Amino acid sequence: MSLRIGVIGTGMIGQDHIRRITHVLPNCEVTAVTDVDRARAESAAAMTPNAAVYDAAAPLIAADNVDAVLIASWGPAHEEAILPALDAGKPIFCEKPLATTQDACLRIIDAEVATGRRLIQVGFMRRYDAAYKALKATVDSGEIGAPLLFHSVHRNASVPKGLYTSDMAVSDTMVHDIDVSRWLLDDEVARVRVTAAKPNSLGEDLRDPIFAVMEMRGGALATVEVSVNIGYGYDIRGEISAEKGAASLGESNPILVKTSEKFSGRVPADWRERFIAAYDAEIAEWVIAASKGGATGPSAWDGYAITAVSDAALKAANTGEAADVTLVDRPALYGN
Ligand code: NAI
Ligand code: NAD
Ligand code: ISE
Repeated sequence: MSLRIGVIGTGMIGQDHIRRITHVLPNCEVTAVTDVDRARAESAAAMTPNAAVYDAAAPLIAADNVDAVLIASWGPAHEEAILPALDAGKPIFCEKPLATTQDACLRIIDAEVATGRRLIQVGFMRRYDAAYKALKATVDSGEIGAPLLFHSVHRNASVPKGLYTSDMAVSDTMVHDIDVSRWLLDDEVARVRVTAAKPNSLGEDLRDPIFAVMEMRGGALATVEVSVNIGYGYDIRGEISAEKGAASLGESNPILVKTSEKFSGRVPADWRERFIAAYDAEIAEWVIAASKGGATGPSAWDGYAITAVSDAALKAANTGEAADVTLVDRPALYGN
């Protein structure tokens, strides 16, 4: 049986997910699409053989030939699509962030808990990347001892001028580093500080780069560099420093070329190239879980906790002071 998927939001990543559902992954197909920009939805529908174009999310979610919903609209529109999909009992893949405010995340959690089962997977795809998985397995094995520090570097070659704001360096970009910090250190963030470096002139008036320090509840630290106009490519790095050793992500280029007394390798152009296999794996796992009527991977709880840290980080960036992170009690649906 093929999982029939309705896609809400057919921009850059929505189209990339339509491509992988249509041409890469088994047992799934796109049967419906919608976008506030109708022309974009129509061109996305043309990428796949059987997709109808809808004017809005509600009728797409209600459609009989839509078994599950993939949300790739911009962050502020995620909640208005998730709530009716939960109401309809349809499994959901939602791109990060789950929602852009903590209140919206809590409304989503309440609605999912009311269904009595997990229906939402959030698109924090780094957990499906081979290098991050190996780093996590090394930490969990105990081989390097208790982790004390995690250093994360998140560099984008460039971001769209006029559309990407200083706050997005936290709410759209650093959210991935918050996710992997919580996941690798198996802990929640207690407090965060954010400092801006001398601005990169290529970013015009953006606050870029920024440097964040997160204190975990158990006392470990996570540091994050976010640079969004680094120019040379898309560069993602991570290193755990632990009591008995250290472990870091390897370089992602498959070959090293040596010539004329120099060596060189490829730096990925953007997130699509660097994480292509991770996106394939996260959607493949979602298709399997959604076909059974459920969800796996990063949960609505993760989405809420990450938005809570991102809110505190924005406060810290704007005041220059450390900001505390307070979470509600975790519902039993999301484990301990
Ligand atoms: P985009 O701007 O290219 O696409 C967003 C699309 O959503 C646009 O076509 C827009 O017209 C549509 N849209 C906005 N509001 C809508 C609504 N209410 N109903 C239907 N369509 C709506 O943005 P992009 O880069 O594709 O990002 C989309 C989402 O994916 C964001 O949440 C973003 O954070 C996430 N994303 C995740 C990535 C990852 O690495 N996991 C990478 C890039 C984006
Ligand atoms: P985008 O702007 O290219 O696409 C967003 C699309 O959503 C646009 O086509 C827009 O018209 C549409 N849209 C907006 N509001 C809508 C609504 N209410 N209903 C239907 N469609 C709506 O953005 P993008 O880069 O594709 O990002 C989309 C989402 O994916 C964001 O949440 C972003 O954070 C996430 N994202 C994640 C990654 C990742 O690495 N996981 C990478 C890129 C984007
Ligand atoms: C984008 O939305 C993503 O999620 C990418 O993974 C990230 O690197 C980029 O900075 C975001 O804008």
